[in-house]
Amino acid sequence: MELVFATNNQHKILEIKNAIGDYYQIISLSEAGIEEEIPEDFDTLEENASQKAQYIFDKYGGNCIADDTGLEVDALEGRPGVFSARYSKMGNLQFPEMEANKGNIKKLLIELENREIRTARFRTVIALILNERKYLFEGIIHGSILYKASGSEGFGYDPVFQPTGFDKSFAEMDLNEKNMISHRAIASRKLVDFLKTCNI
Ligand code: ITT
Repeated sequence: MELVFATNNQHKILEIKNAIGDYYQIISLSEAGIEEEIPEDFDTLEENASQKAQYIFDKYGGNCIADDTGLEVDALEGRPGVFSARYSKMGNLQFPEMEANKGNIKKLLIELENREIRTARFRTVIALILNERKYLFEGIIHGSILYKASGSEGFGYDPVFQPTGFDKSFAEMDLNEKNMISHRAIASRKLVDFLKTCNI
């Protein structure tokens, strides 16, 4: 079965293809000939993932998935959470001139300066639209925020996130290693299990 993945993030496409590409054919937006920003206007991951999948379904039809992800940091009462992508462009401390990922990491490290409690989690919600019905799958991984960025694999906050039980950041892991344990891989496995129970 083909699933259009409603994202403009090439790293997510690689991770999802690596996680479930053996079972289902993942079509990126560019492969589907779609080139536009997908709105994400809500303040929960669930609503944003749903909105992204619904937007592509309404315009183009077909079964599709979308993922919304947030980094939830305990010392920041769960921030940046659903605002993880826009974090460095919001609030009192902003880095509008910096590339978003770099600005986000810089702001996070400043906000956690002198903080000993650095626990955090990545949470992903994947929305699936299958035969016009919507389903949600959640994946969570716990870890902590490092004192400085380390590694060049992955994307986003990966250089400062160290999963619990490991001595390296996500950005020091290759795609296969990250995909053994990541939030996105956990949600993806739930998606595959669900589709299998539907005999798809
Ligand atoms: P789409 O909305 O097009 O899917 P996006 O990059 O905007 O792509 P999100 O809104 O889900 O994706 O991402 C929120 C932020 O969290 C953004 O800054 C990402 O770089 C970051 N992020 C998402 N997944 C991540 C992961 O697995 N590792 C590190 N950072 C991640």
